[in-house]
Amino acid sequence: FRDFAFCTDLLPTCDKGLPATREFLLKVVDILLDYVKDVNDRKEKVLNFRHPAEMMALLKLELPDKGVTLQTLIEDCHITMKNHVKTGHPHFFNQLSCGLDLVSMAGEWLTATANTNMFTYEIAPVFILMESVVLSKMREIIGWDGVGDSILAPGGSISNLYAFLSARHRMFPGYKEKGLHSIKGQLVMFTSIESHYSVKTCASVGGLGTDFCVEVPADDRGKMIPSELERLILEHKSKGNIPFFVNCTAGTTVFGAFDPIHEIADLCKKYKLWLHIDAAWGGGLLFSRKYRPGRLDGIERADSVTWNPHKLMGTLLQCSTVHFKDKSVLTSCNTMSADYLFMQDKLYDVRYDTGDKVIQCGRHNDIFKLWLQWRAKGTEGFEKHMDHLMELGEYMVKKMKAMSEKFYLILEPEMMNVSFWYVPTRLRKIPHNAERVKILGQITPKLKGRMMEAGTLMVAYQPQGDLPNFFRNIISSAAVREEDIDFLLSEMDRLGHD
Ligand code: ABU
Repeated sequence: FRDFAFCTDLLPTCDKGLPATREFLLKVVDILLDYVKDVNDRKEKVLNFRHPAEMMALLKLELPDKGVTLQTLIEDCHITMKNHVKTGHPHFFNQLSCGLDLVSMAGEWLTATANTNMFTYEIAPVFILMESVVLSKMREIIGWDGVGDSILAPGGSISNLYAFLSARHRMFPGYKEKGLHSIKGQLVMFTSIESHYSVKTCASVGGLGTDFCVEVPADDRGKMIPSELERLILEHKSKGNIPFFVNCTAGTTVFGAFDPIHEIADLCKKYKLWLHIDAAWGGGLLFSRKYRPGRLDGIERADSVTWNPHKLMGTLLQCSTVHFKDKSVLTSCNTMSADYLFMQDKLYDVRYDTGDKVIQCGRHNDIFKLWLQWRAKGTEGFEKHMDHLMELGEYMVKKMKAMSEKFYLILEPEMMNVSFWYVPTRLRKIPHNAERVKILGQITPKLKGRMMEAGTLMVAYQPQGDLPNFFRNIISSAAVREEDIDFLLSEMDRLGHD
């Protein structure tokens, strides 16, 4: 297009805008394709780290009074993609959601163009049916043949909140209309100390107060201790409080630990408590005949399950699901029957107007990218994908054990979360005691800083419980190969050996 063209030269403002529109969008697509190429190029950096003031100056983020030219917009797009962290790069090991699945990405491009809201079948017929098919398949994989209900939610935290709200609704259906007065006593919920912080958020948002989200101790592998759960349930019952909800984590955020589902389910049955399983991270392993046993056995006993395809399955962000064994509880809990949107006298089966069972109104289309990806890989493809990621985790653990003077493995992981300290040369000959652990904890953020300045690698770190800062490496990107694990170990050693 002409150098001085503006957005007013594009469709729909300009009737003759098709050629300029095509040219503008093809230039955007060129930027996207260059990005995809760079993300998959191991010689490219993961990031070009800049401090906020420097980044602000580089990006020219100010909003003008008069619109800029299309050419300037193309430059803006280019500089944006150049300066953000390449989360799809094989050396990005920082988050639970890593990678760039190209089929899922194609779905997201098309989703953006379709630009539809997911509240009714009336305006999103194809996508609503896709949701129905995919969510039903996921419930089947959980083990609830043909029963239940599900919804896509904006992230695992909101998925957990849906479970909490549904549990309270089942026990106190009057809460919806009468609020707090319908509950004569203090509700209490239970979750392991290692669980995701969003479980505590449910207590805060839901009116219990975080003091009544009781943290159950975990063992040294990060798994909830069922006898402690029972002790705490009884303690609260003896005080006259009302236990109603237990969150059991399948794949904790830091250690990737699995709480013992059967033992927790037995307690939920004994004390008539709602069992929610937060499998936001570990849910992908449901596909694996090799890794599901011993980790997710008993998941079918849950009342609700959170499972995020945007984590292990590599679906583009965001794609989070929550599933219910009872097919009516979600609707019963959340329906407001808004007359202007969810009329009951439409020409089609209004049970497909899924927007009336959620607490949002506008809902992004998160299904097309998952459906398309599932069509491409097949269920067997996801199984192979999960097994491959787990094998890479095992490879990393094996390599670290062989280099144990440089890498101190904190525990044998149940998933592909590898938790460790890097040990610089000067600490290698001293005994591993509290003093050395303290120094390793101080070194960890410094080494992370060096990684970010070098731009070659990203691995997350955090403290956890009594442990000071340590690295948590995640392998959830389909781009990662054994050579990338080898690179990670040698690059950390290069950056941190002193
Ligand atoms: N919602 C948990 C994500 C945390 C992480 O990626 O590390």
